[in-house]
Amino acid sequence: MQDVSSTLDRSVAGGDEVMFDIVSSPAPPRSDILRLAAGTLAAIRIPGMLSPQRCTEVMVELADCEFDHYDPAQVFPPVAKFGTGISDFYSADGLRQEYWAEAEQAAKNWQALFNDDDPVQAILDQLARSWDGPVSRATIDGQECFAGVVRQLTGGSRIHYDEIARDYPYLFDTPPIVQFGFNCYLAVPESGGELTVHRRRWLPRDEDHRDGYGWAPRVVADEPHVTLHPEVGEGIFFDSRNYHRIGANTAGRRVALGFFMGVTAENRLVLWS
Ligand SMILES: O=C(O)CCC(=O)C(=O)O
Ligand SMILES: [Fe+2]
Repeated sequence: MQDVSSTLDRSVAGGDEVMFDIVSSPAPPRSDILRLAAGTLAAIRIPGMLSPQRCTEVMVELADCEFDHYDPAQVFPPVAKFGTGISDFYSADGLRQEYWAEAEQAAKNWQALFNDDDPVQAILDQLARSWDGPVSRATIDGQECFAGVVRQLTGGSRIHYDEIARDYPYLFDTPPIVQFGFNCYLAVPESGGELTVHRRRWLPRDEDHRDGYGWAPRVVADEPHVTLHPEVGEGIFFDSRNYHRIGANTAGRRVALGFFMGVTAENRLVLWS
């Protein structure tokens, strides 16, 4: 049944047969999250999650924060980041123990930046109201992971996907069966910086077309896709297991605050970065 609280845009990805639409809602209902999980939605847009004024304030505060970079050997074009992510601590023997000290420090830095007005907590609270089940940060042996990263992309990104269940099966206490990427945009460029999501997940044969940390465009050629031009203060959820890429900025800064969210078989939503 069509959810009346969402606005459906059928013009983008081919309409009814493709079922890869974008919905927009200030508070996405459970039904939209389920459709995104089922693969019959491409993205959920949440306009005005943060006011333009709040985005400007956070940008001013971020100007005094120390950003670091992903290893340019792994992620190129370079990406500046504030916050921490599990993928930085992968090793052949499992998650490196240093993750926990880093996560604790990241939580302190995050608290110092946002005080009582933490946008990750705000979306967690909002989801808890619409999702009929528990919403929490992901845990490993009962210990809470950190969820939050602010990233500045300038040169865009390669075509890639993010799927922790493939990189790191059984890491979390409640493993996600679906993975979403979430970003709330604090600054958007005047041009460029669009997010394109392809209706295509990884296939083993794609390994012949790896291009550094990404994949060659031919893996998604001929597949339906949507292209989103994020607005300031807008939140966007998409299935990060679908191949996606970000266009290079031609003018202006592109800064987004994000995390991943998993849907688990226990009806729990879990967040991490
Ligand atoms: O910044 C974006 O729009 C998406 C970034 C991305 O690749 C992700 O969140 O997985
Ligand atoms: Fe991604």
